[in-house]
Amino acid sequence: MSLPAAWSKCWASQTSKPTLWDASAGWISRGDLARRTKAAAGRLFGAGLRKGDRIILSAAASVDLVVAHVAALRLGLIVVPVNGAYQQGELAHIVGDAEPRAAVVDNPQWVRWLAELAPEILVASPRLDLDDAAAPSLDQLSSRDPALLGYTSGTTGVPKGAVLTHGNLLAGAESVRIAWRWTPDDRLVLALPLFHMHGLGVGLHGTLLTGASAVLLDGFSASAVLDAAEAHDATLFFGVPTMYTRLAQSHRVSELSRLRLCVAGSAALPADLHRRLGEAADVRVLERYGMTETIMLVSNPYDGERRAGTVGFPLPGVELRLAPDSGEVLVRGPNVFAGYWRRPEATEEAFDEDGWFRTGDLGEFDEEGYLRLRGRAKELVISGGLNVYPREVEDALRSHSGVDDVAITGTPDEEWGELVTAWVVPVAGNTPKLEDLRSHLDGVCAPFKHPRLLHLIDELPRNALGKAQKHLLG
Ligand code: MCA
Ligand code: AMP
Repeated sequence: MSLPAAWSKCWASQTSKPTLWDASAGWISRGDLARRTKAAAGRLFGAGLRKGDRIILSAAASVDLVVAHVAALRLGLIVVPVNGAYQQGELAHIVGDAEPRAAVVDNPQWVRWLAELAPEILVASPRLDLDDAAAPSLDQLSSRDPALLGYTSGTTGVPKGAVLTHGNLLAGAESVRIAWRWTPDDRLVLALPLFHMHGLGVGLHGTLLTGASAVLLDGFSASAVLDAAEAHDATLFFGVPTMYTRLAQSHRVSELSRLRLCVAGSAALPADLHRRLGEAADVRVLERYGMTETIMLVSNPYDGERRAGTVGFPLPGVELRLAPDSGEVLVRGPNVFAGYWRRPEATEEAFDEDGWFRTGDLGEFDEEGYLRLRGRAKELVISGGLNVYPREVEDALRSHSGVDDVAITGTPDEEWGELVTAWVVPVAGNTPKLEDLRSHLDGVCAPFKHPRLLHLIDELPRNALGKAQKHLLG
């Protein structure tokens, strides 16, 4: 089955049941969503978009954005969610690679960049202010049809589009629906961006599949989340660890206890923070583990101990094992993506000979079978739940006149999880300051990738092959 076919089954009953809220639209019902997405699909069709065409989606969370996303999927378009903080070069890479025919964006600067990069692309705001046209037949898709390109660097190299089929997305949403006892009566406070898998593939798709409801916030603050939970009688909250750190700092933290379930993921939730939330708010946060390529993989149990410092057990339908030599987490299942967009070699490298996907994460099981992630085989820094690929930042910094050599690592940090850290061998007589490096990256890399710490060193430790040995830094 396709995602929209599963959703529309649910929209056919209890059509007046509230489903989505945002600050400007208020509540819209299941019936409204069915009607509005049909009309929006008609407008996209009228503008010439056809099954298999790619459409970029990048905007603050809103009912309009959800309508555009669902309409695109109902029409068989392939949605390409993109982080709105990306700069022109980062956007150019995705435009060149995905070759989208349309883009739904809310950033005026992006409208200008897209006009320069690819003037043939149809650009619309999330309201889809396009001419009305009759909706063609919708939801005519199979589980194998591609639904989404999620850009991620995988274990190495440049950002690649992970092709997620309708079947993958459905399996991803279904596994957490079962595991977390998600019911139509649940209401999620959704303060995550809709351009990453956590907010989109888990928060939004899970809500729509279950026939539950969600309060969409266009950004995170502890008070906005707690206000929304109270005003709308919410039952669920999903967040990255940085959000939980900020909630734990709020004098209102005990209000989290009004929720039935708080889920954390995208980066490691510190065991100490898990305990503090238990003590201050009587909340047993449920930590889970996922990836863009696989949606959700492993989760602490709903019943039973939610063990701090672990991610729990494989979700329904997910097979998981550890590579005997390295301990790398290997997975299989209906949730695992179909391959990287137009990159057969990268796809081949990502799977072993028996079809297990290599996650690039290193794990171990504790005595009761809970999975603990103990590091990564891939080079990656995760700051505030967002991935930063060291190679990309290093390449951008090498063109600074004061940088002779550079390595990027992550320094553990209570609020952000890891801080992007630059280790620089300066050019004699031209030693750069942190601010110089950050402004050198302005317009080149999204601000969350800019280093927050700088260490000046005489030389980088390298192995015999010339590869920087980052574990020796710090
Ligand atoms: C914002 N800034 C950041 C980050 N976010 N810097 C480093 N890391 C970040 N993640 C910068 C801003 O550019 C700004 O820089 C400064 O921090 C202050 O912004 P602030 O207002 O404090 O930040 P915020 O807007 O409150 O954002 C923090 C946030 C946000 C709410 C934690 O980063 C966020 O929503 N993260 C979640 C991302 C996510 O959805 N990840 C899931 C990926 P300046 O001051 O220089 O202008 S999916 C995934 O990982 C898999 C599937 C999974 O398992 O879930
Ligand atoms: P992304 O490629 O953006 O989907 O990020 C996926 C990566 O986030 C995984 O491969 C892990 O390294 C990391 N990740 C996700 N959830 C967790 C978690 N609960 N604990 C530690 N790392 C996590």
